[in-house]
Amino acid sequence: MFNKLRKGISSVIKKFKIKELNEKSLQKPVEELVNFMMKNEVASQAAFTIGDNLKRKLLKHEHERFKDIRPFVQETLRATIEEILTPPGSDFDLIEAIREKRADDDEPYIILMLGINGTGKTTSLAKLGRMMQKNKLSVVFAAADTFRAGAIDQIKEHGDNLGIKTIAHQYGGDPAAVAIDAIDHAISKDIDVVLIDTAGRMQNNDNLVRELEKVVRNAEPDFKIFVGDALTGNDIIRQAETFNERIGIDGIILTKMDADLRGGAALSVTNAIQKPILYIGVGQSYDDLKKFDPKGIAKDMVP
Ligand SMILES: Nc1nc2c(ncn2[C@@H]2O[C@H](COP(=O)(O)OP(=O)(O)O)[C@@H](O)[C@H]2O)c(=O)[nH]1
Ligand SMILES: [Mg+2]
Repeated sequence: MFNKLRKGISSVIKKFKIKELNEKSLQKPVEELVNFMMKNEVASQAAFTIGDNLKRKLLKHEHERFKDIRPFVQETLRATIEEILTPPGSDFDLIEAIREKRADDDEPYIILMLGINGTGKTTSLAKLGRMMQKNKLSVVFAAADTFRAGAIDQIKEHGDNLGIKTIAHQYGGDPAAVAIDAIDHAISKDIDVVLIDTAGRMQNNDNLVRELEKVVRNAEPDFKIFVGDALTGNDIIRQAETFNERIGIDGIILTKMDADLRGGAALSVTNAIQKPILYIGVGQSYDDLKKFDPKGIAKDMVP
């Protein structure tokens, strides 16, 4: 992962051949670093934040003597990137939260998947189902994407493969009603987790967003997951911001991280909405969901 970003960053760091650490000497190399990141799909906002934070941290050492400042720049940049990837709430553990709720509640833990078409909502939902099973938690799927042709069959197929029941109505039905049915089913069977799929919708399609608001009002999810495609580039920010404003996002799954990436998406999206990435999708099979590791990714970007 992040081959290109890594190579680029090390060559930019080589240019920090400065003798003294001050505002003036840092200006040019930091600017170059920011420009490089922006060219590699780090959103400008995130790139500027990284540049500013890096400079601020380095200037704390203004009066120290360095033989070669570059290893220090590298280490500070790595810490800065890790910080951006670790917004408030990053220590949240989904499995633990489910167990906690189930310990003192008869109601299931309800998870809602959000995002535009094709980002990997249904695939990630199936992967989450598998993860729940591995953690000895029982699951039911709610086929609340009643909009896209094939969506109900797709989620049912995942359910069949995994041995997880899917509650579905017919196409064109009310997604909120499907969600409620799945929750009632979970309550009657003492199932731990309800995973609600939703139709992909452009974040600016008002009718569809209203429909989603209705699902949220009715199902009252415990956790709302925004699913973003790491290959989307800068548009992921607009998607995340709009879903966060209209619906509210609790955490993020970033998919398609197995593709050869420039690596901007993770930085851009956490910096923009200050919500943690819980998991990354790294392939198309059920086990290809990994816990997000900010330290590891920062190390990968700035070795
Ligand atoms: N390589 C790769 N493909 C993925 C990943 N997650 C989803 N996909 C693929 O992306 C496509 C769209 O996924 P889908 O779950 O149907 O998206 P949805 O429209 O948001 O429900 C499918 O072909 C998935 O197999 C991932 O982490 N890696
Ligand atoms: Mg889908």
